[in-house]
Amino acid sequence: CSQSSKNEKPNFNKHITDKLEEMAQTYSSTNDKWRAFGYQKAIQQLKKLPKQITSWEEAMSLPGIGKRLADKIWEIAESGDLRKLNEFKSSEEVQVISLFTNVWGAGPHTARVWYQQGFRTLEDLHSKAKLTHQQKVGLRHYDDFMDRMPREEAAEIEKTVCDAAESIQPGIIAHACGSYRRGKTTCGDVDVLVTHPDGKSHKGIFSKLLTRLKEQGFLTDDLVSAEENGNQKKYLGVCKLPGDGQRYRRLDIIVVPYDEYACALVYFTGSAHFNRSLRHLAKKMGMSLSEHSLNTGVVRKGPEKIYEGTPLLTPTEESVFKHLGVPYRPPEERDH
Ligand code: DCP
Ligand code: MG
Ligand code: MN
Repeated sequence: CSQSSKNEKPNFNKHITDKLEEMAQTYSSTNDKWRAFGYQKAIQQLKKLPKQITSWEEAMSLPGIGKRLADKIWEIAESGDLRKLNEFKSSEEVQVISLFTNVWGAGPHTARVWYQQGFRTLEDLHSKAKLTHQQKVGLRHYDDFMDRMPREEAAEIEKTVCDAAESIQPGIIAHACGSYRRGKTTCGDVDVLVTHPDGKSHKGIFSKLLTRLKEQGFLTDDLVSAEENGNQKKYLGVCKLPGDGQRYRRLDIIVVPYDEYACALVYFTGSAHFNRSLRHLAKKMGMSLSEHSLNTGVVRKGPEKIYEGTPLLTPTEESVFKHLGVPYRPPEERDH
């Protein structure tokens, strides 16, 4: 898919806005929305300028830019560097909040609250923080979840789920999507998509499959035991292959009706970036693409959909690409 070309105006101060962008992103990562917003506003002002900044006074004269931001802008203009950025990124606050944000089930908000409560280590969280069930699981498997598994292991996990599904309901289709289907050598988790070609047998499979996998001792923890999304059901949890020295791995199982299979397959194969470009493309054509369907004749008023349109027939992934008027892309070529 082509990337959106947002009327690319030349940015004469890119060397400055790049550094400020890093500051904004670092503040966002610590959930300091107010400061992140201040930097974003300054970046927008600089991008609008038809020339390079040549003095501190000039930076000061821009709307929304006060002395402290002007100092930083001028420091970058003169030295090409911003000392505060490097200091800030390696600060305890940023490091600790990043550590905490990587606990499954905790976002930047929670991570910041924990930091403000005085917690600095995972041990602090374990002994002192009030944790949700998900965060307890996330903390217990912190190192395992941070580790990406080799694709060979993802294949074994896929096979375990497929075998169980097949034993419950013959003819079932179950495939690992996500990074595995895109051919990556390592996977952050395994995303198994399940359906049945008879169009109805998928309905009973979800809870039976989970029960079976739990009986086997394969599923060890639930994170989200059943998320309903229209006619689709999603499970997020943790699994471990039998045998010594196996690590705990994240597993997602998504069960979908057969008429949504192709769109679900496109969605769960990703990448997330690729999905955004496809949706953007659909929008430009008056269509809308989701994990459920590709609709045509969509009516939008600004960003809002005022008519959902009608679903197109999408029996295969190829048909989805065809309706969108783009050549088919094999999963290995869907990273961007
Ligand atoms: N997805 C998406 N938008 C998101 C999250 C997910 O479109 N915000 C889709 C595309 C992803 C797929 O779901 O490829 C699976 O999500 P994962 O988070 O498991 O991502 P990947 O499998 O691509 O990568 P990883 O190896 O990190 O799991
Ligand atoms: Mg994945
Ligand atoms: Mn996933």
